[in-house]
Amino acid sequence: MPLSLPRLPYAYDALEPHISRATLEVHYDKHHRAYVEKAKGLAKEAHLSDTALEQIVRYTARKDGHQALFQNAAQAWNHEFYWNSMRPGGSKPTDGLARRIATDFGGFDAFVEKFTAAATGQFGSGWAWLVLDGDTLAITRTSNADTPIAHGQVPLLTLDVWEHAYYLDYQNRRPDYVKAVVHNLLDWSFAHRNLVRQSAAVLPPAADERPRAAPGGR
Ligand code: MN3
Repeated sequence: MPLSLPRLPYAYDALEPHISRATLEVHYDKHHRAYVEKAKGLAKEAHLSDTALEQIVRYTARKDGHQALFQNAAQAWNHEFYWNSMRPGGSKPTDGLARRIATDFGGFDAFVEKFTAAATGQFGSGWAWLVLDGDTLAITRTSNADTPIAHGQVPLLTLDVWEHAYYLDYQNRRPDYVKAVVHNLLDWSFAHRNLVRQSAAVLPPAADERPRAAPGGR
């Protein structure tokens, strides 16, 4: 399947007042599009045009000499995942996911506190993530283009904390952007679908076989 810019899953103004139409227009139509276009060109040079985006990310993450393709492909993947991590009006975790959040974080409020701290505290450009790491929910953050799918983790939700994600609306006030998204826009049904898909695909690995997060980036 050739690389292409996926449709934005809602209208440009659908996330207002938390994220403006102006931000989504630039973020999706300029930034995300540019990552896809660059990844497409580099994939062609690397004879990977027919490889699925996720496979390109996993492959180039551990292969020398493909740093630019990894960065652009990972950003293309991360941005599609980010759009799907939000929905107009947001939602709350239910059922199995709500129980896992209670078990692994000590409750939804504790999750919000930890996730907000991770997103706010990421130094420079990057991403905050809710992931399934082995069989435990965890909060991680990645720098620049880096992504949990390069580290054997299963992403459930993400938040883009590059300045281009919030500067038009919040200038330097990243904590206000993080709070607005976490409280008003996160799509927990998307997180739930990611968790269910993973649980159906694999049995939980034995404790000593769990994939480990790479310490501090790739
Ligand atoms: Mn971005």
